[in-house]
Amino acid sequence: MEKTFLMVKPDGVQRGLVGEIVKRFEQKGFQLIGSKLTVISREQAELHYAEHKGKDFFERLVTFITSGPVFAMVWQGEQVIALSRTMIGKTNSLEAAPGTIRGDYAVHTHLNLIHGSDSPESAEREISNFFKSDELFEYSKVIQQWI
Ligand code: RTP
Ligand code: MG
Repeated sequence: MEKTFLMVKPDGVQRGLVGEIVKRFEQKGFQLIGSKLTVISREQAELHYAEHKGKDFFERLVTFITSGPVFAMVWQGEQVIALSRTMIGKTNSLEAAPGTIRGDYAVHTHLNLIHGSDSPESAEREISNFFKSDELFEYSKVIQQWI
């Protein structure tokens, strides 16, 4: 089953949008298999955004992402990488459609609430940058047992 790395950025945590964001992925039908509130180190941030090293917005991006707690998550499901990117919305705030997370809640391109992996390779690299294997939980949903 495909896995992706999603992260509510410091602006999303500060604005109290963790619950709303988690709710959307749960209701879509994806399965949460790991999560943590954490403040990321500069080294971790530079590795996470390595593809953007050298770009004019890189420094601002690293400063922002390390500025406060983030809510890091691993979600599992069919086509979860592409579908979660669709649910997140476009990077450019002017193009993020209503109904998407960024389209509904974000105003600025640099304060855009949530990160999502853009490919299977990125997902694998990003998951291992944030989670140890014993922090991820594969489980079947046995709903009736808990109601
Ligand atoms: P993310 O990696 O954070 O999920 O965002 P993304 O895939 O939608 O966008 P990406 O191209 O990976 O860019 C990473 C973050 O850098 C900021 N950015 N600023 N032209 C700009 O000023 C610019 N381009 C990108 C955004 O905050 C974006 O989320
Ligand atoms: Mg990206």
